Amino acid sequence: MLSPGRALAQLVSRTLDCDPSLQLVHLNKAPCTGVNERTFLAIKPDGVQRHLIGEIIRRFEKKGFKLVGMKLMQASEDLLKEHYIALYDRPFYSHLVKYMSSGPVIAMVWQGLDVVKTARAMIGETNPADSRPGTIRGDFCIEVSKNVIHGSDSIESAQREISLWFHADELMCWADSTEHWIYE
Ligand code: DAT
Ligand code: MG
Repeated sequence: MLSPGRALAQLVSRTLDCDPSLQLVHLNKAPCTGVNERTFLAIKPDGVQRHLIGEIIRRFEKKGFKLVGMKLMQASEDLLKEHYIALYDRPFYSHLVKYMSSGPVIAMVWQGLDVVKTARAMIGETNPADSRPGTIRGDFCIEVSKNVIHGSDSIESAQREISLWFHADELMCWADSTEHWIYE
């Protein structure tokens, strides 16, 4: 039997957890932070072709993060131009957009404490040659232009990218029964 305080805490936590609408929560309109922080990850066309989907998902799942959105899709050039808009003046921009739209990708939203920063650490550096063994790019790829996975680089980028790739109703709300073994 839960104490009233604990029951209320669980209810609040579920309410916060279960608002998929662009990172806003019902109660106080605060951004999703703490255990409700979200990031956007995408397994790129080379990662899909090289059968790395299971391996990559396994790492985030085993870490303890919660998968709240996922789809296999072929992204349009328009979507990718927008996604990579900050790089539009870089010489590799059009090649990047073409490569990313060349085949299916796995678009995902993962949730958890410090998930943006931790996912970037798990992914490794932009150039696989600079990525340590044990990271995804350190273990599974060689060239910067085929680096198998995307991860948002900040909470603000994550919010922008999640709203670009997902409709609010594509993000799932679910109670993870292991959560009390992962968080205090
Ligand atoms: P990251 O994906 O680590 O956030 P980024 O945002 O700087 O890196 O660049 C986006 C992607 O663009 C990157 O994953 C691979 C490609 N890219 C970056 N620098 C490149 C380069 N010098 N030559 C070719 N592709 C590059
Ligand atoms: Mg980036």
